[in-house]
Order: sequence, then C-alpha cells, then structure tokens
Amino acid sequence: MLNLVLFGPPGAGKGTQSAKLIEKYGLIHLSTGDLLRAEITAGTDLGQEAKKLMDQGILVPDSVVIGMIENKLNEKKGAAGFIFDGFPRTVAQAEALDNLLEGHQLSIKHMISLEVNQEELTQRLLERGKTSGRPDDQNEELIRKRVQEYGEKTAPVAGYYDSQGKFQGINGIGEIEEIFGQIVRIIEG
Ligand code: B4P
Repeated sequence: MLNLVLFGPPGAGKGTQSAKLIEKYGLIHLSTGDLLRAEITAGTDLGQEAKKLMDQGILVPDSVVIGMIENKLNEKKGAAGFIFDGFPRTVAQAEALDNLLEGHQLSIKHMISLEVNQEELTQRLLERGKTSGRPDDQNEELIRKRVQEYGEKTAPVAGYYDSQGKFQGINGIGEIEEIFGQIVRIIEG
C-alpha cells in the first residue's frame, strides 16, 4: 500500500501534483484544504469557524483537521493508498497521523517536499486568485501571512519525517511534468 505525504508551502503545487499521482496510482486524495472548503460551502458550524481563520491565512486548530482525517480514513478502508495533501501541517498533526495509521496497520512510505521560493509562490497564488475565487489567494499581505505560518508551524514537520528517514526534498520550480517525473522516480525508487 502506497501512502504519501505531499509537503510544501502554500502554492508549491501540492494540489497540482496530487491530481497527477491519483490518476497514475489510483490513490485516495485527502486534502485538508479541500475538506475545509467543502465544510465552508456546506455552511456547517465547523466551516464557519474555519473560514474566519483561513481568510486570515492562519491554520485551523489541529483537533479539527485531525478529526476530519480520522473520519476519512475510517470511510475509505481497503483503499490502494492515500495521498495526504496539505496535511500534516504541524508536528502534532504528524504525530496524530502516525497514530491513526498505526491503528489501521498502515504507515507513510515517503514524505515529498516541493521546494519553491517566496517570490514564485506569491506570483502563482495571485495568478490563481484571479480565477479561483479563494479570498486567501487575493492579496499579497495574506499570502505573506500564509507563508509565515508555514515557516513557523509547518516547516518543522520536515524534521519529523527526516528523523524517520522518509523526507525527500525536490525542486518545485519548473515544468509540471518534469516535477511529476521526479516524484515518480522517488516512488518507484
Ligand atoms: P490548501 O488548500 O492546502 O492550499 P495551498 O497550500 O494554497 O495549495 P497547494 O500547494 O496545493 O497549491 P496548488 O497545487 O494549488 O490550504 C488553504 C488553507 O486551509 C490554509 O492556509 C489553512 O488555513 C487551511 N488548512 C488546510 N490544511 C490545514 C491543516 N492541515 N491544518 C491547519 N490548517 C489547514 O498550486 C498553486 C498554484 O500554482 C496553482 O494555480 C497551480 O496551477 C500553480 N502551479 C502548480 N505547479 C506549478 C508549476 N510547476 N509551475 C507554475 N505554476 C504551478
């Protein structure tokens, strides 16, 4: 079973590469960003609380996203594998994910980190903001806040996986197909 974590700052291309990986390997996609946006669209209490934080570029509480992932893992027993996109974003989330997977006799095979500089991230997200309708993509200050949250709370997650020998960093700048090729080489080792 192939379980992957796709890691990187906002706009690094996690969602873009996830779509290609799902097509190639038939994995179940678990994106906490997408799950939260679905809650917002459905107008749930959770969605309303999450929206206040997401619109400011701040991470939502660990307990919320861990609960969402737990529900999905229970729903999708017997899958060919999972791709975790945008999760874990804190060390507490990474520890919780290991515990949840252990409960299903599963583990993470690779944590693949897409490395992209701040200038490129800002350009990509502002570009996406023109059509995505996502409030968090539409102003530079908010994007800076998201990248800052990443540096403070999420970047340490790389060390967590590195200590397990699972961290693999790749250059996330360049042609989408070329970046995908690098990911496939890691998976097929
Ligand atoms: P997410 O939805 O996870 O969004 P993201 O980081 O913006 O996107 P991603 O890296 O997937 O970028 P994409 O491929 O689309 O998070 C949104 C918010 O939700 C967070 O700020 C937080 O508040 C909350 N949240 C989510 N998960 C959480 C968690 N676990 N804990 C707490 N809070 C959480 O690429 C971006 C753009 O670049 C696209 O337009 C794409 O076309 C373009 N692009 C991709 N690859 C490219 C390439 N190689 N060259 C040029 N452009 C490229």
